[in-house]
Amino acid sequence: MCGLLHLTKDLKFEPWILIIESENQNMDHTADAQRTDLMTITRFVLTQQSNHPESRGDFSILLSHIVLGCKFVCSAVSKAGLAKLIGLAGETNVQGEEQKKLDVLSNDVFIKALVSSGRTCILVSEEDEEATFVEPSKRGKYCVVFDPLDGSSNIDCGVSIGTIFGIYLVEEDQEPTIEDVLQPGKHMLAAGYCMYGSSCTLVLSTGTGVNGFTLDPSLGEFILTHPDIKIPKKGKIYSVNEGNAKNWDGPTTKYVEKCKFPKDGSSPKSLRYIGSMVADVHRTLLYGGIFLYPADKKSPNGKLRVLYEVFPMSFLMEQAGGQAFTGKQRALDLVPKKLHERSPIFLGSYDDVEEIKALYASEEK
Ligand code: AHM
Ligand code: MG
Repeated sequence: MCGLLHLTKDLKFEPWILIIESENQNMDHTADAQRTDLMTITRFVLTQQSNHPESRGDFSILLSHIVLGCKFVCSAVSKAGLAKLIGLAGETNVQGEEQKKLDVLSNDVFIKALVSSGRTCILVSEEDEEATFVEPSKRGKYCVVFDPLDGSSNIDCGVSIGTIFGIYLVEEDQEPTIEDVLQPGKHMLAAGYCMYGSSCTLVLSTGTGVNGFTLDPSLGEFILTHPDIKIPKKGKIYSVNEGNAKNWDGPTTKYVEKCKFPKDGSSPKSLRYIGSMVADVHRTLLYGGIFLYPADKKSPNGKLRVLYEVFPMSFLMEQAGGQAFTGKQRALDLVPKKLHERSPIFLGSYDDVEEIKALYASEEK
């Protein structure tokens, strides 16, 4: 069984899909089954592009190559156990962590897909210490920063993992330099992630809201299933690795204490932590709440990488009506000095992030 079930009918783009199976076999499928006008991700982007007649379609081409990379990695992840891809590749990445074979494969797939698009000039991957400068004959105007397979420590137990990406535009006719990617996140043109879980879901923002697409394996197409995602203004879930609590700073400690023992008569929040950023952020985006990877005494800059983890997820959160904060500033205002720089991050529902901002602000007084 596969397929996409239960789409709501008030969707902006009417992304009707063929109903393959339903929980209620007695349901009358005729009406819905007739609606087969599929809003694929390609069609969606081309529709957006048609609002910009001057556009040459470069972004659509770039995105189609990212989508290809996601489909390839999705297929590899789902076959990992069978193909015996799981295991150490015998290499370490730039952070000194052991790379799994799937990390190596995914990195390779994305680098090749992005270079062959002919639309990129600089690529920054979590797996590569240095940026890749695309040779002039294949060069285009986009820089792509990405984590090809985030959450790889979860591969062996089948937990959802994902690819995260952000896209910058460079000045045309200028030799690309590393400064083109050491840009604040607010300069990103687009960002997204693809989650390889019980379904394969690609969430994308091109700066005008957030949309989610689910891969229909029988069609091999990502179909618009979550149009115009808006994060609830306040949530009931907090998500953090509490094992680090003894090393947290005052505001983080106070915040998590408030989540568990609220003094304003509200109910305590639930804790959900997968330890896989794409999955934790995806749940936060859909259900609301807050995801925290704070600084601690051992890791004063937190764990997550600015360019290809913090920025894309912060971009999506803001586009969905939420906020992203580093403990000092709006995350998207940060100007990275190094490719693999890290930053603490608090992101999610607007009101929840507002609370942690207030705690950091009162500490400064
Ligand atoms: P990775 O890029 O090496 O996979 O690490 C990033 C992952 C994130 O997906 C997740 O949010 C975080 O590490 C979990 O870290 P921890 O195990 O310290 O809670
Ligand atoms: Mg990562």
